[in-house]
Amino acid sequence: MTKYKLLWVDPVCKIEVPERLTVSHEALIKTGLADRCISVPVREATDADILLVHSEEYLEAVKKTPYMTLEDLQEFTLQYGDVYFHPNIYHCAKLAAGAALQLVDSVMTGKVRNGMALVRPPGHHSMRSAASGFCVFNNVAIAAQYAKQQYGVKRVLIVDWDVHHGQGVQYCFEDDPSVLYFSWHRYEHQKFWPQLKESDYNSVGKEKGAGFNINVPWNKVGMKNSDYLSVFCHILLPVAYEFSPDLVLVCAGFDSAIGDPEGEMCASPDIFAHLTHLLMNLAGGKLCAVLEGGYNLTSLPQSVCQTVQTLLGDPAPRPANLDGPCESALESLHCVRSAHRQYWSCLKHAGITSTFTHTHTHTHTHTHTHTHTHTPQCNSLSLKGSLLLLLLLFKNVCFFFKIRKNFLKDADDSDALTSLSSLIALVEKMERNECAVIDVSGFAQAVLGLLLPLGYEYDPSLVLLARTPDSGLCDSVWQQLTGLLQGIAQGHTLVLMQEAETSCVGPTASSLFGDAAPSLGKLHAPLPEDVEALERLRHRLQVDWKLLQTTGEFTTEASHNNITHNVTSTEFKIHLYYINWNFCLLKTAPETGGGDEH
Ligand code: X5A
Ligand code: ZN
Repeated sequence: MTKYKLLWVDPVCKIEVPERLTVSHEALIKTGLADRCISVPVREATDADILLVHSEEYLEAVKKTPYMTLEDLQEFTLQYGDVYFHPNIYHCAKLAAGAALQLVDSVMTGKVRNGMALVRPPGHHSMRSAASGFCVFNNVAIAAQYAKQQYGVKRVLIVDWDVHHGQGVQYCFEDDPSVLYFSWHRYEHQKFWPQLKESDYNSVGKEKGAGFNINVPWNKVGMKNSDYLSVFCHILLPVAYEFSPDLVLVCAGFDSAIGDPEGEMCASPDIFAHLTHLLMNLAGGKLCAVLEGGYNLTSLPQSVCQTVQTLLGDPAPRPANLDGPCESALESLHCVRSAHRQYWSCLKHAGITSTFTHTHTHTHTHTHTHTHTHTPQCNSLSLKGSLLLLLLLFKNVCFFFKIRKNFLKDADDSDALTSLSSLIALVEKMERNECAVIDVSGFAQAVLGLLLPLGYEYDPSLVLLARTPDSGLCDSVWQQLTGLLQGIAQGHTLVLMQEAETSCVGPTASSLFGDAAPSLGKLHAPLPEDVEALERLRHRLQVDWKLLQTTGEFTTEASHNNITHNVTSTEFKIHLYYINWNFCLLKTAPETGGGDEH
């Protein structure tokens, strides 16, 4: 796939060079990542494969390009936008699509857990009967159709983190509710290529597919790690968990990384480790990333390595500068959430947060129009309980606490003792809540929209997870929580379990070893009172925690609450040996090494 290139002068196309692949591949070799991967041979996509997405006329036309003269190729190219042809490109395009299909085969048959296809030409701009934006065949769209047809996959999530809108993918699945397409893209109010009205947030899909197309337009350049993570936490992940895909495909373009001449964004290559990690517990871990764009020959290979390293199960590095989304990103976030609130129950309350605290009547109107299918279970604690726990955990610095490097060696460290004593207090509280059953949808929302962004912004050195009998969490929910939180604190996760929790040790260990959590299944609507409580809490906390913001015009009346800053106020002093733990699972990131005394 390195054996074609631009043969004439075209300033638009000159960035799409064979070196994109060679530098990426070399970086994987140099870092030792290539050695840790299973290489899957590519194959050419067949006509039948290509026809899953493209028209016969278009395929026949492309088939002729290997025999064309330079002049013919140039002329053929002219009918399309921002693309070039070469005598070898048809062959390479068949290999690119075929590589995506080989990857789908390998993942679906369980030969590998997940993978990345490093391919050229890219695919997400190409349409049924047209090449576009360096793309000839739509590799990912073909892969999605193939997975449905070949493996009976019911729901496919396509995450397009390339900086351009994959309009080809959108057109292909616009009316198809079995494929959820998410794309963020440089848009600048339609000034940026491909300058389409239908790349805006209000293109939500058509007919049966309404709600299954999510566009996040970036109207400014310079978007950063915080902007990307905010969109994941407040749009993509809640919707993705509600959708519950059987397979995740990623249009993995890295022109959304810093230094890219096309994207002009400012996200660091490490952010792709987090984006990858956050998707890895969906669909039982079945994730196929397929290279799209990426034109900076420094940030491209770094980003590819971050993605592959995370797919291999290594802990993600600290993402730098999580100082909250910018105003323009918040505006986009707000628009997207509002446009989709009618389709996704996790977004039902989007955009009405500013009225939550005061106008109770307003809130009630919303809760009553809310259609939820949840059957209340007897003695169910629902989210109020778990929210309280999350908050308690947070307030007492149990979930996340910053420890000095020598904490575990220094028995006099009062901060550490304070934290541990808070934990004990918490566990005692949890014990009293016997037979609590936590509503899964509400819990998922609390984790994705509250805990995860808080955790990212707090940036702890350790994530401590406490579990007691009757915590109300079933294994799959617990494993999702454990899995997701490992994106924080560079994977330094400490799980504390009490006796009578033996049945959960296996699932917990499996999560700590990096196995994907089992899918939660399609989520029903969360309980209205849970959503309400969650939104109110988020609204209150967002003054101090910027990653909780979902809208630009939030009020500051809650700025004096003492929840967020009063994190070390607990008075207890209790020693570690007071705790009657039966199980203590500790995972240390590889680079830390040693640590036997821990
Ligand atoms: C795959 C991809 C970009 C095309 C830009 C044309 N294409 N101006 O990143
Ligand atoms: Zn791109």
